[in-house]
Amino acid sequence: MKNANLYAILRAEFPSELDSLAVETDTGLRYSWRDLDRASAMLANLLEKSGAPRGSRVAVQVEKSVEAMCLYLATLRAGYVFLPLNTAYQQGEIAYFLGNAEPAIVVCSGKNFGWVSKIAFSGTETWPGAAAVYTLNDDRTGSLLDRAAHCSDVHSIHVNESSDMAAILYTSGTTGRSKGAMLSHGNMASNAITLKSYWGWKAGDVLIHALPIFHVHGLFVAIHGALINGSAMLWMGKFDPAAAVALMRRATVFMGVPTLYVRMLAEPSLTAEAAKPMRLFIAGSAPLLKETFDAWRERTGHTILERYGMSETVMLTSNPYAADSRYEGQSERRAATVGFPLPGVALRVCGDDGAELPVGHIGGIQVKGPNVFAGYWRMPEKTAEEFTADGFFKTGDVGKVDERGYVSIVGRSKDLIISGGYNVYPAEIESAINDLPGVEESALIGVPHPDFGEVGIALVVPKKGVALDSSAILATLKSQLANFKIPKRCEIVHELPRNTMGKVQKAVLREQYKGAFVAP
Ligand code: MLC
Ligand code: AMP
Repeated sequence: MKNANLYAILRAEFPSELDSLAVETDTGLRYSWRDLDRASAMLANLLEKSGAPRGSRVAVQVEKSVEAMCLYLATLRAGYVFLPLNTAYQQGEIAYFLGNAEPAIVVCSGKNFGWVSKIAFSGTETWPGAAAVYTLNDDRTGSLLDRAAHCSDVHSIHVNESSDMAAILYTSGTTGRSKGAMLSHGNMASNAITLKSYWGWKAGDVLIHALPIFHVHGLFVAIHGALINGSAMLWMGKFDPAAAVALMRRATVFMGVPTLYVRMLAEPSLTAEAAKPMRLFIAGSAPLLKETFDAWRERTGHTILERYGMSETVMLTSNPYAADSRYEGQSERRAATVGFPLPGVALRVCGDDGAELPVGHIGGIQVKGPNVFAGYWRMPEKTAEEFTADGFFKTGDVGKVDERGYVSIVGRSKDLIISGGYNVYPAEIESAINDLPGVEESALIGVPHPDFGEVGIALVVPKKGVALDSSAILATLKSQLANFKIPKRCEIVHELPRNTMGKVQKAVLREQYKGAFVAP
């Protein structure tokens, strides 16, 4: 039987010349394919020494580094489940994720070891706590590497079935706490294989890796894409637009959220000449504005390829790289569309009654395919709610398919703000604000922003007779929540507009504040 372990599938595509360049960092470090294989083997041996059973979770909140990527690969190869956590998450958020996922091993930055280890070792009523907490810093220090240095660099990849869980990605919900989307080796391998051919990856491709590695885009789409093509990566620890433009002379593929494109467009060094060696620019995670798409084409001569995906499904649709035989005569990358369903993905648009809508009609996007996750970690009811009887996943995105087959996303049925490619769930922020003394109620709305695409504005109603201070509210939120979730503005208002059913009319508020950061 063929091993369905994702690492085995990626490893099979490493170049035969194992000493050639696999990753070069912006700090001047160079890693060969052999280095990645050896480091992931040593780390896998260390993880296995814990004696944790296969399927145990390895929770990781560390700064971006090649070693952190090797830890991901090690987790795969040892048959454990990788749980990446945004570095911006604060103590309360981390306590929830660890308590819910019950990891056997936790890896954090050295500077956070004090509070992370306290949470990880304390455990909960159902969880005895982690067996080990290691540190890993972006300067190649920390107890994880110290300990792994004593482990063998020979490791045989665990044999997995395609349905075995490989990662849990937490995604928030419109109501309630975050849910862990369980992705299998098969979900991710099928997507990586499909994208390799759909995006025309070829020998000699070099990827500029500019995104964080704790979400689908940077961790899966970008890393799997390069590894499964045996392509080298030029690795940016933190995105810097001028440095990204300078790297284009040595690269062929770039992936980014729209904010990265907006920031690079502000660089005078971005010219057609600078972008000439590049083959493909890919955007996703948030809507790419037509003006960004047009400006990029005008300035560089390249047409950005926009695609659509999510934590629960990895990639779902893509504009064509080249002609797609399924869509005769349609090989154009179109602004404000996310292209066609990827080969193997079934996508339909349905009305509120669940019936499929005809071409051109707007409704809820539902999907099915080998890339779609099995369900939410230990939340069978939530999982059942999000799938239809015939096995389609309800994405919560609202869109349409036109007569040529192009999918467009026109809105979301989930109350969600996407800011610079990060998801902010208003229910979570409102609940934190409502818990503050003197607050009667609040609403968080998303408004257009020139850099982040969309940002949150909080409208807060004080309790009768209380004088609230908006900067004090923001300061308190900052101490509790990840920084990208903090509203960019907070207004104290007398009341919130409501409809006859008593529901807050967020559309009215969005209209009122739409010019807060951009000229209306
Ligand atoms: C940073 N800040 C943000 C923010 N990022 N505010 C709103 N939205 C964001 N995305 C704030 C910080 O809180 C801080 O505020 C200030 O901006 C500067 O912080 P920073 O860390 O220096 O920011 P910067 O490095 O400039 O980060 C911006 C960014 C980053 C665009 C590079 O947000 C980023 O890497 N985004 C990519 C997210 C991503 O990978 N998404 C993929 C999800 S996967 P203050 O007040 O403290 O100074 C997915 C599925 C799919 O969606 O389809 O791909
Ligand atoms: P996440 O849960 O962080 O993976 O975010 C997934 C969500 O990002 C999707 O459900 C969409 O709402 C949004 N998204 C991803 N790609 C795009 C895109 N190209 N255009 C618009 N929205 C997108």
